[in-house]
Amino acid sequence: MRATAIAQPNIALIKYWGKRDIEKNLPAVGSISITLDALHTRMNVELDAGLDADELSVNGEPAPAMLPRVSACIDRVLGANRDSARVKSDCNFPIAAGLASSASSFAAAVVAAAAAGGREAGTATLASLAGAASGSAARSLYGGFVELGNRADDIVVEPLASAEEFPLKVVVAVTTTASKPVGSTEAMEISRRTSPFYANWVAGQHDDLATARRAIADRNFAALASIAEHNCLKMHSVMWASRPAIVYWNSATLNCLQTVRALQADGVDVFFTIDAGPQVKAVCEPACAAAVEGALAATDGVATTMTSGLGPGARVEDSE
Ligand code: 2P0
Repeated sequence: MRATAIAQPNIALIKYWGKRDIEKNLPAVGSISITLDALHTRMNVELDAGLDADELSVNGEPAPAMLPRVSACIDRVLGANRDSARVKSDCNFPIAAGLASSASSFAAAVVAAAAAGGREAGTATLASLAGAASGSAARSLYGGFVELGNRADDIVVEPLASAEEFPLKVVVAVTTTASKPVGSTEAMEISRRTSPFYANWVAGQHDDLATARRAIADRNFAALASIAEHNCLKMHSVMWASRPAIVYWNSATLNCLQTVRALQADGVDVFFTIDAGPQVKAVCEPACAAAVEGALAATDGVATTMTSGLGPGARVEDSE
């Protein structure tokens, strides 16, 4: 009745921004991501009939604010009549700072809960359950390049290429570890309701997904770079035009973009992407990773950098 799972965060190259069904947490657009290997959330779920209510600790500290979402997630996996759970989560990177901690956390939660409760479920089912908790979490059930489709009345996720088939590196430039001013769930709703660019964003996603899918199938770095940067800036344009405006960037974010542009001008195979936070993720060919990390580490306002390869999907580490 106890299991530990590990999951890696993923970074979207074609972004998820907006929901078409809030109740079921269905995204308004499909997305394509890469799962990382250097960052992780490790989650231990212990079901205990003697416990009055669920308990959650994150990095050794009680985490009451996040508990309701984790409890609801475990309910979806095991049913609401389950025993209470003692949940311990450890994350080796900043939480709620635009580094996709909710993706790795809920991916680890569904895998650990299913293993602890003895529920046999395939990866597709677990991905759908993780996506109901947090849209991006569905993608962390798989490794490498992953597409979250927007086809049926459900969350459908499929791997496009493995980490070995297209082995890119990601340099994360952390500009601040402060929590984001507005969570992405709320921010997406503000965008849907108020951004004059929102409908256009949704309408254009089909073509961006097709372009990225083709670039990944062809292992075409330049084509992937071009569509990923375009899709990222388009998503942030939707946010900036929302009312109130949603601006996750800080001055160091823009400095990092200039660093990436300078590297590109020098012929380095690198592109940027930015999520719901001020960190910049620079995706590059492995041979360029040291140069990219050096340049970003020397950029004004960058606190730390981390380099990661692409990694595997969420999995059970041990259960008893
Ligand atoms: C993504 N983001 O595709 C996009 C890009 C942030 C910017 O998915 O409301 O935490 O829990 O389903 O998954 C962040 O949103 O949102 C996200 P919910 P989630 O990675």
